[in-house]
Formats: sequence, C-alpha cells, structure tokens
Amino acid sequence: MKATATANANIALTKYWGRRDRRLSLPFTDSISMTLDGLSTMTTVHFDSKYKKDIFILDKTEFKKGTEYEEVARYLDIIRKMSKIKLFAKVVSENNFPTAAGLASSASGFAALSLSGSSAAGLDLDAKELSILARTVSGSASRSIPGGFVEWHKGKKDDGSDSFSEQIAPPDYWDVRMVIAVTETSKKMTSSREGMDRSVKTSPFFAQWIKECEKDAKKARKAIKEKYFALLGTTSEANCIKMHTVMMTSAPSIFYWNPLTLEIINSVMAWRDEGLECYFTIDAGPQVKILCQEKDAKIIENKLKKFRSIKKIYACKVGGPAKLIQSHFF
Ligand code: 2P0
Repeated sequence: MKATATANANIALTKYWGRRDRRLSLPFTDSISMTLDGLSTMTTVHFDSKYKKDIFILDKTEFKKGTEYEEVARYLDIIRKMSKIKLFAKVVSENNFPTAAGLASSASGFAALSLSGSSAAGLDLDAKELSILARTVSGSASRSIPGGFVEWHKGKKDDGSDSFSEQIAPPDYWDVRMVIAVTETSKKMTSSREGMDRSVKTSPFFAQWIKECEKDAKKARKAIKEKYFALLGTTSEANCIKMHTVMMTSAPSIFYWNPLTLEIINSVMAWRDEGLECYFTIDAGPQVKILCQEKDAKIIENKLKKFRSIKKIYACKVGGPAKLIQSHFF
C-alpha cells in the first residue's frame, strides 16, 4: 500500500486570512490563487504492518514529535478513518524550495500528502474530495489540488462539505508569470495559523477585511475570465496590502516584512510608473512575489538580480494539478 504524488505550491491573488472553524480550516472568505509550476513537493506514503508508529521524514530530517509530526499523524488518522485501515505509515516528503518561509510549502506539502496518502490507503477520491481532505489540515493546500487558476469556495456549512477548491482556468489558458524574490530563508516567526487566529480576535479591521475580500474575489474572477491583466494585478496587490494591514493591526502586531521586502515593494511601484506592468503580492513571510506577463518576466528577473541581498529568484509559469507518479522515495 504505497503511493507517491507531487503537488505544486500556489500563491493567493486574493487571500485567505482568518478561520471560522479552526479544526476544519474553514475560511471566512473565498480566495483565488495561481498554481506555481516547478515549486513542488513530492511525497511517498506507505501503509504497512511493519511500522509500529507513524514515521515522518521531511527534507531528509525525521520528525519524531512536535507540530509537524502531530499534523501528519492527525492527517493519517483522517485517512485511516476514511479507508477503515488500522496500519501505521511511513511518509517521506521533499520540497524543492525552502520550507515554511512564506513560499506556500504547507500548501504543496499537504496537497501531495492528500493524494499520496489517500491513494496508498486505497481511496479513489475526486478533485473536490481531495481538496476537502487537504483543506482539513492546511487551508491553502486545498488550492494546490486542481492546478491552473483556482478558487477556494469558503462554503457555508459547518461540516466543511461545501468548502473546496476548483479550477477557474487551466495552466495553459493564460501565460502570466510569478517572479519570486526570496529575501530570507529562515523559518517564519509567527505561523499562519497563529497569526490569522490572532487577527480574527484582535484586528479592528477584520470585519472590513471580509467585506473587501468579497469584492476583490469578484474582480479577480472577472479579470481571469476576461484575461484583463491590469485588473488582476491591481486587485491582487490591493488585497495583499489589506491583508498585511490586518496583520499589522493585530495585537500583538504581526510584521512579516523585512527591509528588503519593502525595498522591492518600492521598486515594483517605481517600475510600474516607468511602464513595466507588474504587481507585488506577499504572504505570511518576507518573500515578494511579482505578477507579470510572459513578455516582462525576464526583464523583472534581471532587475531583481541587481539586488545583491536577494537570496534566490524563481520565475514560475502557471502550474498543473497534484498528480500521482510512479517513482517512490523508498
Ligand atoms: C493564502 N496564507 O491565502 C494565505 C495568505 C498566508 C497568507 O493560506 O499554517 O498554508 O498550514 O494552516 O493554510 C497560509 O496558510 O497555513 C495561507 P497553515 P496555510 O495563501
């Protein structure tokens, strides 16, 4: 009972920040994302009677306890319950980009685990069921299942059965690019979960944030449908700034940016004034993701290369869905 899957990271163009149900990761808002080609997680899951407990190895390090181990074990429990198997599992997972530094590794990680784990357990889930399963442990992971441009519907039901992600448009529909500037590779100070729960409780702007997200998701949907790049870019950048305002106005305050983050923000605005059409977005970390059209991606990459302190640059096309593969880690 072994299966291996890969899944790409995704970056929200209109964000998820706040859970109405913490156990099931049910969001207050719809969110819309672009899947990133090439930033991916590969995961092998093997259920077998030879394992006396669950084993979890991420990026060649074994986690024997702690949050990461507990999340994976909880996740395997959900799969065991669904498939009615009682076996422990060995999980080996690798990201081809920095883990937990605001590059959506938990999204690709839990999406890859959903597909490999459910498949290893003999379950044959469709994309909707897989995205619900992924969401249960890491909200944004639900958006890494379908590929292309994706919408995660917030849903209304308490059991989460209507809170899932689906594709708005496939990867080859529109050649937009995300150029990512990694400004810091260390693990973030405040996890997304902790941060968003704090924002729900303490930011005076949280209620308005929910209203803004509804308007922004509507604009982003329209922009993708009409391939209206300026609308997608302006909506996405504005939504990101609103989210960070909510983060910063939480108590205690959460600042995910560093000086280089701000320097790149200012540069993107200046480049735009000079006629280079690009827009930034930033998640729960200091990395800056720049949305642009295919024709401008190389120009932006070259401009970023001039910042000596940027640790790494990725230029991503729109990526595909989570998929099963035939080679395994062990
Ligand atoms: C998003 N983020 O929409 C938002 C924007 C971060 C900022 O979803 O800790 O990866 O695994 O529950 O679901 C990050 O949250 O966090 C996130 P965990 P998750 O992409």
